[in-house]
Amino acid sequence: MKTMFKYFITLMVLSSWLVSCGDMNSGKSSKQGALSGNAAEKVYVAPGEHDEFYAFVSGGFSGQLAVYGLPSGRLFKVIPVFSVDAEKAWGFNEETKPMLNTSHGFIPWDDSHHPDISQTAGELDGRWVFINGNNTPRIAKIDLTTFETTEIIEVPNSAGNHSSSFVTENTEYVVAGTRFSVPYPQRDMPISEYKGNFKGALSFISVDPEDGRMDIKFQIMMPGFDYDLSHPGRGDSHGWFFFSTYNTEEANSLLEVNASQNDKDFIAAINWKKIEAYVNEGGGKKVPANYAHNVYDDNTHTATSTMKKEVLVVDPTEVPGAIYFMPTPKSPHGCDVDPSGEYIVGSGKLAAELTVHSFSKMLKAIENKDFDGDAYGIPILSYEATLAGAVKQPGLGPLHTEFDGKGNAYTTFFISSEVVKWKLGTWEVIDRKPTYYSVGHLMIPGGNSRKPFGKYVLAMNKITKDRYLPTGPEVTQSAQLYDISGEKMELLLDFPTVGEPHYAAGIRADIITENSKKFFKLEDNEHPYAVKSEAESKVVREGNEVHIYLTMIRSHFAPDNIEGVQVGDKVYFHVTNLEQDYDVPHGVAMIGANTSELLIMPGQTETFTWEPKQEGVWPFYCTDFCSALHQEMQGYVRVSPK
Ligand code: CUK
Ligand code: CUA
Repeated sequence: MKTMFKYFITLMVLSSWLVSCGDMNSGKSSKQGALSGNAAEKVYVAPGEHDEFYAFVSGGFSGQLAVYGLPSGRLFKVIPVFSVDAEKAWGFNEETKPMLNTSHGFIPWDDSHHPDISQTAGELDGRWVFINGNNTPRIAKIDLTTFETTEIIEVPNSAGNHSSSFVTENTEYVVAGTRFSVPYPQRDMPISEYKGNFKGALSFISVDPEDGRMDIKFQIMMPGFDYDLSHPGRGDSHGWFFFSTYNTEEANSLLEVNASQNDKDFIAAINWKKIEAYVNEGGGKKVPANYAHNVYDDNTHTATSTMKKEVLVVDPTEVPGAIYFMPTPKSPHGCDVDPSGEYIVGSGKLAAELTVHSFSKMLKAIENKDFDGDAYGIPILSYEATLAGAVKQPGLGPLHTEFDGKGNAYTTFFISSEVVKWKLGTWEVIDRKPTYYSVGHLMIPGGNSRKPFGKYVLAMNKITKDRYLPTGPEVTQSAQLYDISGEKMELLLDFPTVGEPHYAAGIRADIITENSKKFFKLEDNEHPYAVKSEAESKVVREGNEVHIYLTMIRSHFAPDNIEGVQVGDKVYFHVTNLEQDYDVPHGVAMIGANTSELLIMPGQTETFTWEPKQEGVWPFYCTDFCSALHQEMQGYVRVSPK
């Protein structure tokens, strides 16, 4: 087996070299090769017209979520999630700072990978999009009426929160799976004693159907593998969740000799309904755990952070019949379930073929006890018994698969740098198109649901090389749009992305636009420092603190001349935008304030602090061009000696 492995490693190195050098040098010809004749027409959205789809593209190491229109590829907004954003005051104003609180303190950054849109009855409902923070494990929820991050929950006992954040078909749960196994409980111990002492937590986070509030319902404390990606069952397999694993050797160092010895790793099949029932009857054990739960309230326009103290943990061997391992060839990455819920695609990165498992065969194998031993008391199903079929020699380095809802699957191949279309059931390859270059994820709007909108596929590439104008050593990462409405895929468009586009979630635009919020009602503003009219604006001293209740409306501040502030005071600007109209934010910035500007939506209140160090008269002004008199929207603060 080792020789075989070395062969693949050589192949990988060789072909990644070919991809990076060959395609780059071939220049123009590669660009034209796959391009459809009427591509321009197909992606052209005329000025004033709207795109048909939203694409929510993760920012990877930017920690954010970018919103694009498809098919145009136009960037509409970058929603700040895990990273501070001075443009929107996210993590800078007093209201949103608690959103980035964790058990490790205020963490202004993360690595976001997998957005997934909420579902009802297996179809996208457009209420929320969830996304994982990998580094300091967290799951965030973005409200799609406001396009704001409204909740972030930290995931304890977890590290490298990678197989996240996928939702079940009624959004009963958003699931988070640990990439790294860690000591359980976390403690000072020799790393060489990994095996048996490190555990992998798979967290089932319930989502309240009314207000969407998240709560860790239970964590399953799995053997010390690495849990890479996951997907829920749907249709007949609703109630199950599938996780790809690697390092089933439980090596404490993943140098190839250690972690890729096994011919097969596992897809862990979890009957979460069974575990949920067990937990509802009082099963599991509450263990101490510190994790932050941060909620942003749209009425107070303020976030609160609560530190949780315990979590419910389930030992998988306590619930017989709830968890099985399906062997799947070498180092699977993606673990994708088709719209019917019958097929589970395991993408063995080092395997020669693409393995597809059958859910109904899996159930039969369980019934017949067709086992091939067990791992830590969890039955291992026989490989052949769950096999639906395999796509033979489809490409090199398969990563992820999506579905068009018409019986076809599309898989990305990182090493051979292509998207391959193949047929479910016959496993034959129908078409293949190159990507530029080295594609990771791909996304078909609705591709994670029972009803994909099988019109486009978006490929998200790791390497761009010559595709755009050079911008120094760093080149933008890239997405590519293909038309998949016909038998053959057609490349339509390249567009640059913000950060690393790990994955995306797409949805038909009208599902979201009908509930889109235009402004916040001033009368509903329950911010403790809100004022509802200019007449209520005021300056209040409390010891060394000065609270300025400032209002803004086209095109002035009230009050705009502020006196009585002293050097050494802590000045709070509580700023309310009194406008009640669509698309009229105002901004405010103060000279020397150690924060960002505030960008305040109509009906909203935000706060920044200022600690003047020098006496004098200091100006503040509006930062968002709001009217013809925007430039006149300004004021002064007089600072006197102590
Ligand atoms: S991972 Cu990036 S290519 Cu983090 Cu979803 Cu597969
Ligand atoms: Cu208000 Cu510019």
